[in-house]
Amino acid sequence: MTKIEVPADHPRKASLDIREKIIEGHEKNIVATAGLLAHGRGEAFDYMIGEATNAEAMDACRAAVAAMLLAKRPVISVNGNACALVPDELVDLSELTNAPLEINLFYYRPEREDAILQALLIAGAKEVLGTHDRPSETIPELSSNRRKVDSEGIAKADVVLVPLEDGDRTEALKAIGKFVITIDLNPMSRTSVYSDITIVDNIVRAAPLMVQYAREMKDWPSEKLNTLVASFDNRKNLNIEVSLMRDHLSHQIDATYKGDEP
Ligand code: PTJ
Repeated sequence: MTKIEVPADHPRKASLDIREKIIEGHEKNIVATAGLLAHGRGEAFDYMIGEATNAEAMDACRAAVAAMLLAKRPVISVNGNACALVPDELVDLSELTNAPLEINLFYYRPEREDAILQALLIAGAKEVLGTHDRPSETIPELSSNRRKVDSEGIAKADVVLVPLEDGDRTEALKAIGKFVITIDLNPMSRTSVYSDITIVDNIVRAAPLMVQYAREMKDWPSEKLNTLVASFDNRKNLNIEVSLMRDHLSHQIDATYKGDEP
């Protein structure tokens, strides 16, 4: 399929460009077919939030980076959608926080694992965990493909970043004592609610912001990082995100009729 060049003045250019990245990722075997649908759900929530990073998402990003910098063994779990959208940022964040990248797929196929591995290596990753040739263990609480984890990665991790995750796995990771961070545009998903820190934002905006914060915060004393994590209240943050979506939506139609900015 030929890549569509979205005209620079198209009002929905940013959203359509992201869509093209996902389609391209699907053609390269990086994104699962179900990943296209998952992306559509994300787009709908992004629309509701105004397609911008709000102050609550920034707070969550800061707390997430602080938790990763404080962790003894942080790990970044990588699936097809995350890899297609932000491979460079995943590699940068991994280096800045000393968190290895681990491929962990819901819709596992060997060719997908290879495609994701290649994309991460091209983005500059020096080491990638979770591949079939590596030692692995299973999470007993889980029945999906994602139960298999790298023995040196998620199995031993204390803090796991799981962007765009399904609820069962998040619940299972919590059940085995992990501190879970997610990026999920749906503040009502089970993943958002079970996680310790949920960043309600599009991964295309949140990942570069996390990289920026990691650069700024990497030499901070642990007391300062601890304060950020301890003062973060996930439940409160999610409730604010839902009310921001409600407010945003309730102004949309009138603003369009009046020609005002919402
Ligand atoms: O690559 P695989 O095989 O591991 O599969 C990956 C998907 C995403 C298909 C799999 O994890 C899945 O089915 O996930 P869910 O259960 O659909 O959850 C994905 C969540 O991510 C949903 O709550 C979406 O709203 C959200 N989401 C989708 N796109 C984005 C997003 N959140 C942030 N940024 C996005 N771009």
